[in-house]
Amino acid sequence: MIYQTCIACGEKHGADEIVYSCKRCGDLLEVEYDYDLLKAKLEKSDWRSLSLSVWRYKDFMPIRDPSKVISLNEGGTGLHSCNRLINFVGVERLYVKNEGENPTGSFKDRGMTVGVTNAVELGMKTVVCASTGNTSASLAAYAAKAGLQCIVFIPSGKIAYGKLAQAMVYGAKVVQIRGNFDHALKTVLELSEKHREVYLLNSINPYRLEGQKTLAHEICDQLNKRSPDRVVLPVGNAGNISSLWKGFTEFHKLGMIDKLPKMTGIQAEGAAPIARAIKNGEDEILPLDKPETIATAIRIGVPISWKKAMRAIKESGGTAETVTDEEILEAQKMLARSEGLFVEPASASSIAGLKKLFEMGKIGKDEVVVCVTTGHGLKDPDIAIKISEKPSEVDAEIGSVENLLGLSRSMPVTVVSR
Ligand code: AN7
Repeated sequence: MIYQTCIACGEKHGADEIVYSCKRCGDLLEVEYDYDLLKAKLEKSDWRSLSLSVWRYKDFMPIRDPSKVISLNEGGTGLHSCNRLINFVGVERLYVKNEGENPTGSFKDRGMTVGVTNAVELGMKTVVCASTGNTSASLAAYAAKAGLQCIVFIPSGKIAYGKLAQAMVYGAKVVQIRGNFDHALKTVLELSEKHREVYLLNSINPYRLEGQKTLAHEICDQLNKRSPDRVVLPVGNAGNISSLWKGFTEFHKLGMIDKLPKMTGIQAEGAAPIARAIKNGEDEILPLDKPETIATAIRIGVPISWKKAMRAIKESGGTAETVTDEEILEAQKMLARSEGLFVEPASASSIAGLKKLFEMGKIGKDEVVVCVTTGHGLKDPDIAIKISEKPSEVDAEIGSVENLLGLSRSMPVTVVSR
């Protein structure tokens, strides 16, 4: 049996119920399995022979009919060994799990393949979300593939251009809400509570997080069935850190790995309710009215999954830290120039946070660290251009080019003799 279980009071809701929070106490839900049953299923399964992707882990998913799966070939992203970037961050063994390699360029695709498949299985016709950009791009694509109507709510004028272009071209109805992401989410929560025919696919929907937990499964499989010592990732609405922790703990429970990583969440200084609570030793977050950061993906003042995220950080013995916009941009540039990986600013916060925590002495030099870079750099080209050297313009004439490049005009011509 599969349930949607409340993380606070344990109330169980049926797998087919359209419910986004506990009907008894209002808290967050998570998908719960019968793990003995799952273990038995895995013993008979061919999953280990399938190639790396979200659906390699089909047995770990709450999906009823595999023929209904809506997929764009998500997951199977690179785990890049970063032998040059280590000089910048300090640790000796660093990997970057690059989620920009997903079909719409972010980790959200892992969740949407499962979330939209569930929408299809439930017979829903319309899917909605609020978004700082990537969620809307991803949902719009999967809705298009499934033939569903899609409505996305974004904060007015505050999302990166690449993401807006994606949502629009995939044919979603794009609604700009006057205000920030938190206002957009509040509106869409109300809408989906009132109109049950509209299916909500923000990360409060536990089905989406089931897809995202495969990020953890893939990391372990790419490290030869081992967990890293630490995973560092950006935190916005806090769904992803929660789902990674679920992925690692489930893999551990099922005997796939023999230890668990320390979950380390990074937030931008101007949008850091969770990192502040962790650093101040508090049990609850202080919601933020006016979150601000250049990393618009994580410009969120009231992370909806904060409880799950704080539980993940505390249970794993991890930590959280804040980084400034300057530190984020420096890390973005360093990652691109030393490893050839172009990620969006929110993603680079994981690298910036790792560097900072290492310098503070909170991360050991010998730890095996995986940084998750969550979205592709082309999502936000304006920022990339702003932080890089401008192109030079010259006439189509060799002398001008030599001048520009500082090459001597009288360079000897080398004659190759036989
Ligand atoms: C690149 O698209 O919230 O902590 O609406 O796009 O799971 O929210 C995006 C979040 C990190 C934070 N990196 O993940 C949205 C949205 C990138 C992101 C996050 C986001 P969560």
